[in-house]
Amino acid sequence: MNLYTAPIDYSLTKSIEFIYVGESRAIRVRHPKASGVISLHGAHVLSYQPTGEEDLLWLSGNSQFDGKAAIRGGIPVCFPWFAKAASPSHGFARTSEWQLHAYQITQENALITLQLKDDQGTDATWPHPFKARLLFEVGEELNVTLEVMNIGGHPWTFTGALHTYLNIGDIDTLSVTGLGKTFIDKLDENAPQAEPETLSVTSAIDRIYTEPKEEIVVHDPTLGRDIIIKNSGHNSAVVWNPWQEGAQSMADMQDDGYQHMLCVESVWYAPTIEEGKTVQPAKTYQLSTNISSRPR
Ligand code: TA6
Repeated sequence: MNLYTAPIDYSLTKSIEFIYVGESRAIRVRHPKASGVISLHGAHVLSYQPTGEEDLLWLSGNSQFDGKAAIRGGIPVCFPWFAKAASPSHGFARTSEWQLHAYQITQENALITLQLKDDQGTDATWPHPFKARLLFEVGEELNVTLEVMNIGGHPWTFTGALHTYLNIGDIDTLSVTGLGKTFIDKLDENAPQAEPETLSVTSAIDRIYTEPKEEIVVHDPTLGRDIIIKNSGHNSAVVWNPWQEGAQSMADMQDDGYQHMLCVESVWYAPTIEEGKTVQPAKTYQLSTNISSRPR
């Protein structure tokens, strides 16, 4: 699916337009420094392409884009919980319909803000009044911020993630630095582990790195670039690749999809939602990721 040749449904400005991606509306931004696309389904970033470069995000060609299922690839927004702390997996934000709240374009970047508010549907799974905003800033770097606000009278807790799928040349040639040494291994009964600081991925991986450095770097000699990830508001960085067997078992991922993606996620992790981050009434909390690239 080519997001940049999809016909315009409605133009907001000369460089910000609505398009359809499958059954869902999305907003496409074209800025001299970079282009990007965000779907209203899930406030899901689908693409971020610095001008003259390949996309920094991987998006599965087998995603359903039916306006109901979660999208595979891009940046899923996991809220109000991460992983399988409750059902559905990774929370309801990524399968909810978000609204356009604001947009702005300057010489430096374009900023799109989407919003989601609690309603009867969200109350049924997570009975807390909230407002969430997703800030999508497209310029020389990509900035994505999930801002959650407690608009009720009682504190609540949440876990969550910006579950970034990076677009990489070849998983076999790639290495990652800046993750720190300590991690919880989800493929080994959540056992705490420690390992040397440079990671090469040679089999399925699902790790919660508990002491990531300020800057995580994905070194990609095949595409001749490094991808730099700077997270904030997080307490861990999750690295995930399902490998061949995992990809084959997922209908929304091509069998060889695992070779060209690596998830490096900005996460507020806790084993249960109750042990997650507390947000007091009238307070907000921000979880962010900043993604950029440089030639190698
Ligand atoms: O962030 C890693 C993870 O939680 C993995 O355990 C893996 O299941 C992945 O996310 C994808 O989850 P999904 O619900 O999108 O299939």
